[in-house]
Amino acid sequence: ITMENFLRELPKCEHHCHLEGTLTTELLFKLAKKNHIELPDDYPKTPEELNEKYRKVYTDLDEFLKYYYTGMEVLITETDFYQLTWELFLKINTQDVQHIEIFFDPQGHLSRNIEFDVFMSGMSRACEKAFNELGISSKLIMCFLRDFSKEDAFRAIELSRPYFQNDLIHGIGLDSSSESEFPPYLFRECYKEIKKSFPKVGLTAHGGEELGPESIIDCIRYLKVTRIDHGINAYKNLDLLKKLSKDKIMLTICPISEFKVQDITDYRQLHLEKYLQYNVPFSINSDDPVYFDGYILENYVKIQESYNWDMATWCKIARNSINCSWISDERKNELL
Ligand code: ES4
Ligand code: ZN
Repeated sequence: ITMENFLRELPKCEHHCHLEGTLTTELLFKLAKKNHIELPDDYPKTPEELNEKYRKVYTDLDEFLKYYYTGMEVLITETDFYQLTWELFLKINTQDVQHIEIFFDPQGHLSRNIEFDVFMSGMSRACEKAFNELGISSKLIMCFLRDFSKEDAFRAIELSRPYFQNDLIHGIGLDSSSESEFPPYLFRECYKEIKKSFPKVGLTAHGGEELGPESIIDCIRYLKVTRIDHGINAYKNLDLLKKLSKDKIMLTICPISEFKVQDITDYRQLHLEKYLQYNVPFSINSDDPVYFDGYILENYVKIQESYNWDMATWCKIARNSINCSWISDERKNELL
């Protein structure tokens, strides 16, 4: 058995995948046409040309986000969101993903006057079909946009309440834009409100992606997160590693994303062996698979090319990623 086949067949869980980052260039142009959305003048004219752009390294997070937000504009109807989500499930089904926790950005849609029920209904419909027909379980995680105000986040919270109540949203996250300009502290009341209203929700936040360990510590301190998205600078602080290990706070690392938007030029700079050594749970994820030109399996393969781990190590990573998923013990037992 080749290592690539082994990694493909390994039952995988994904915890860091932005739905809007899974919009294929084919679907983008198709929806732009259907919905009469005018793309910027200097924008690529064909899916192939746009794929070409996506294949390169971005100068920084903002350059990537510019493409991400332009792409998002073509998503208008319930069916658009359904199709986007369903195509993601079909794709990850070919990579033996058993469970996925999907981020989405309500404020990115509300700000374009798309109603909450339009995207929720389309996404949920695809999630249900995926479970019934493909056996893939999923959870939806609503993210706040760092570069929008706390008040705007609270508007999203009010609109989201019925969906938390009906178990259609399972967690909250924090994404977009610069960590230094918009630190976690700004969103502490949003997290507190959600946790108070819905005690079972999962809490996570993007942190320690561009900033150091202090930013991760602040996410834990102010937002009470039980997971950190990226968190790639955690290895620099041994006390933090011990805390992450003790409290089973998982890092959702996205190798190709770190390579394409952060300053990583070699996957060994992620220091993953440190996390294994200190028993810090981490999972390997795609982040924005279309924009970074790699789904979860391609991310696993990149890591294997650099770390050359044995099967036992990969099984341990797969087991951790099941155990740290926001799923019932019953579902965990099915996957373990
Ligand atoms: C994102 Cl790579 C990344 N960082 C921050 N926010 C995001 N939203 C989608 N992808
Ligand atoms: Zn992300």
